[in-house]
Amino acid sequence: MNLKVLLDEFQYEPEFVRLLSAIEQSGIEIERLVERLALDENTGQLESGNQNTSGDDQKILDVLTNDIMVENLTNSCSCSLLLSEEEDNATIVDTSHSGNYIVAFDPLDGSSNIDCNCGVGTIFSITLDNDKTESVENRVLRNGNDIVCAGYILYGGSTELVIAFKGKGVHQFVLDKQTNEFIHVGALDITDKKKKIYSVNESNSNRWDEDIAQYIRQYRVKESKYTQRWIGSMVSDIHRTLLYGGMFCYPWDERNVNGKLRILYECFPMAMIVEEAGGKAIIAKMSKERVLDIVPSHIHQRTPVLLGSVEEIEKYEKILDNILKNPPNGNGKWIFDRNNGIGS
Ligand code: FDP
Repeated sequence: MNLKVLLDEFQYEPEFVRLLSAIEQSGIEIERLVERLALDENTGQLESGNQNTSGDDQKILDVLTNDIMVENLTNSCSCSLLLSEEEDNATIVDTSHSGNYIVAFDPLDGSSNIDCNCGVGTIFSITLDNDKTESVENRVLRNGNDIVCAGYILYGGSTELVIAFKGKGVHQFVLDKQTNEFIHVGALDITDKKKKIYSVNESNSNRWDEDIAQYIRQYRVKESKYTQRWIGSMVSDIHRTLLYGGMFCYPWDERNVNGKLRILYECFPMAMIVEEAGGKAIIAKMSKERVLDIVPSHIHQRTPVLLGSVEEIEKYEKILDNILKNPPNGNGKWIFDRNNGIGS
């Protein structure tokens, strides 16, 4: 069964089907670019040395993949607003091509891994734009609970599309390069995945506060059966977490007080997918707050994030409860400013 057949089975309306076809088509085009990267000499940074709004160095491929997404989504005539990690502001789709959905996307996440041929991906989320009389700001700065569909395309050993449909589960497709179709290979449910894996960039550990430090320390005790995996490409790390179980964490630290990952392009879509697959996604900055409950104050805002199997997230929550009952006694350990909420 291909994506179109599944969408028909779910009885989605034509506009939504067109939107997902545009994402599917973008995945096929981006896959070609990634595959031919070195042959087409598209590796490396932009000559201009540009940075995007989030402060990341823009690569040639970041720009090319962004253009592909914008063009296909616009031509689908199903979107009113496009939010891209690579663009400073929201793009308002011209009325001649305008539709009813807001799409937020990161066209090529993990791109610092691209030149060495590690798995990278496109991430997206889709929300209904239900009141166009509102300001653009009010329409895009909403919590993540209204997302109707989120997903990612992983360009790895094979190209896979994973989509969470609100209330209808998470579905995994593999690109058949002979027919150019994404073929459904099953539903993903994290609750039956039991591999003992923790995934975090431990090079930041000296800058963590007590909650994350204690949480990660328990995975490293002598008797621990856990192993650590960190590809450093969110799509690959989340894909493994969904398929094998375990947890993924990009916490805040002294240097990156809001973590690294962006709410709209990375954290909301992945949180929605993980929750729909039966897992949990929380901020974990001395907090059990759901990622999807955040109301961003600007479109490129970041947040710390901890997500994965329920039992792994509950281990953090238990440690947090203990810390809040018995805070460290102030001998230089406690670097967290509780009053500093989720910032820029
Ligand atoms: P990248 O910088 O390569 O785009 O989005 C940012 C991201 O990758 C994520 O895909 C990845 O999980 C994270 O950064 C890796 O960050 P570190 O290099 O700090 O480990």
